[in-house]
Amino acid sequence: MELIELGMDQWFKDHAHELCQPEQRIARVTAVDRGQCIVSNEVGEVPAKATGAFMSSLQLTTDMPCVGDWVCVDYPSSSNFASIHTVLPRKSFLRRKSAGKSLKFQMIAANIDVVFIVQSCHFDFNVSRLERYLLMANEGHVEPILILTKKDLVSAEALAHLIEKIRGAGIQARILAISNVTGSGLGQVKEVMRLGKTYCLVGSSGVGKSTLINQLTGHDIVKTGSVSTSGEGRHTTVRRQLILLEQGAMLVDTPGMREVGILVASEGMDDNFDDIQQLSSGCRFTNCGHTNEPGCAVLAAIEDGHLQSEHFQNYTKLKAESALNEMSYVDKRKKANKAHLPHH
Ligand SMILES: Nc1nc2c(ncn2[C@@H]2O[C@H](COP(=O)(O)OP(=O)(O)OP(=O)(O)O)[C@@H](O)[C@H]2O)c(=O)[nH]1
Ligand SMILES: [Mg+2]
Ligand SMILES: [Zn+2]
Repeated sequence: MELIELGMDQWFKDHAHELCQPEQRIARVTAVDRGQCIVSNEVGEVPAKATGAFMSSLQLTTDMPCVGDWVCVDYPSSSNFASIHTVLPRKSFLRRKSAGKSLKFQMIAANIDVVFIVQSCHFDFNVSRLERYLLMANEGHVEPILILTKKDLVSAEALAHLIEKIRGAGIQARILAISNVTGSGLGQVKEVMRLGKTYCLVGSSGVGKSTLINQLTGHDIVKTGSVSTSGEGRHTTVRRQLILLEQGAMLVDTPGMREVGILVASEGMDDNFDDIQQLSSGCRFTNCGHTNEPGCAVLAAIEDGHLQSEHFQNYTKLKAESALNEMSYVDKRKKANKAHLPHH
């Protein structure tokens, strides 16, 4: 594969020029599975591993190579195995918080142009989860497009109602409704995908991410799985991989996320809820909690119908969640400081 076909552009070229040694080549990470990578470039698509020196130079696990990364490689023995020496800076990224109270993140993919946030019209649909994914996209500087799958399982009215709910929550992202069974809407998905751009599918297990990839490629490239009677998937996809489509776009398949409770840190919140931020500047008290304070502009807006109360509830939930995350961070710091205090 030529680098340009893999999405290389001047920005990455400049960084590669600066960071890769003359004897090294640039490659793109196309798959990661427990520390083992696959990289692709004009030499070919080969297994690769980061060098010990690079790994020990890292401060954060999120700096380890992930799908979509551009890396500097060499071929220590023959051209069928590569060593990764450096990860180039990321233009954009998708990451989620690891489970538990720590402030650790887990990379999903890097250098993504558009994230397809996938929900099924049947069982899986949930607006506040959509909002979490939108925050994740916003935080990583990735443009979001919503894909509603399995429209064959619901009536046209039910689908219209779902879309109304999304718009009612103030979400403006593009929405594509598709069926992998009838093929309806697949043309629109193909249409948004551009040559040399990289797309990533995220969403719960069983919503049809891998089936969509197989539909777009026309082959059974990735494994798909059946869904239990509760509508939940069984985590058929286990690794993240970047797939090249015929029309020259790239698509990353990811395993479904079970725990989407904590997708993002607080800094991503502002843009998605700037309507509420703006309203709150009209509250009588600057530290208004928008619960029952007199002169609260947010409550007034809900009252007179200018603000969807569901949207506000999502905001409150996420606020509480990120406060909790920050608190656990502060708690941790306190603990660490205490450990260093002399005993009296
Ligand atoms: N009726 C209907 N079924 C679909 C559609 N898309 C996918 N399915 C079915 O849903 C099940 C799960 O699809 P997958 O593509 O494996 O789901 P996934 O999102 O990749 O799931 P994970 O890999 O576990 O994250 C399969 O049995 C598919 O045949 C659709 O548009 N309509
Ligand atoms: Mg899958
Ligand atoms: Zn208020």
